[in-house]
Amino acid sequence: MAHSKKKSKTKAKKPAAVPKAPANSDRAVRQELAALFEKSHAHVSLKPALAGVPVEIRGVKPAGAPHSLWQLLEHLRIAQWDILEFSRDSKHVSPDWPSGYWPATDAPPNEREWEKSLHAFEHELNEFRKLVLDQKTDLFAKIPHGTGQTILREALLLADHNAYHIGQFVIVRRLLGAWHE
Ligand code: NI
Repeated sequence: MAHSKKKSKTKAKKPAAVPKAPANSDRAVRQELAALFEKSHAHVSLKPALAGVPVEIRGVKPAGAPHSLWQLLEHLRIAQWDILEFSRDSKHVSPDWPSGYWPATDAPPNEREWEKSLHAFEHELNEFRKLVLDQKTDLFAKIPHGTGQTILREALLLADHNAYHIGQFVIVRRLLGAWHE
């Protein structure tokens, strides 16, 4: 009888330690986090927000705005690099707060530095995305060299920090007339 055959087969096998549903939700959490880095659903997509900034406005602080686009870009890059390296490297040393998280000047030294910063930001965002998608990464375990942080918390911190400053970035672009919906 087909039924009993099935039963005996199941018995012979070692029962799975993890039921299907949690495995699926683990994957779902990873995919939601990865998606959050690229395109926060409620806000502008990340890449277009940072791309195509005219050279002549990169170091300009519009009236009432506390930061130039260069300052915001570098702040985004440095903070993200710090969160990424803290999450994956026990020997990582964070910069001094707050001076180490902002560039020294309003304007980039040259065009190359702007491109370098932008590429580093995109590369490191992708590195964090890969870390979160990696099944070997435990999202919920306390980071051994931390003070209670988990990768999940770092991922949410990163998405939140990026969204906040990318929002500022878009406002500054808008004030400088360099934003197209
Ligand atoms: Ni910040």
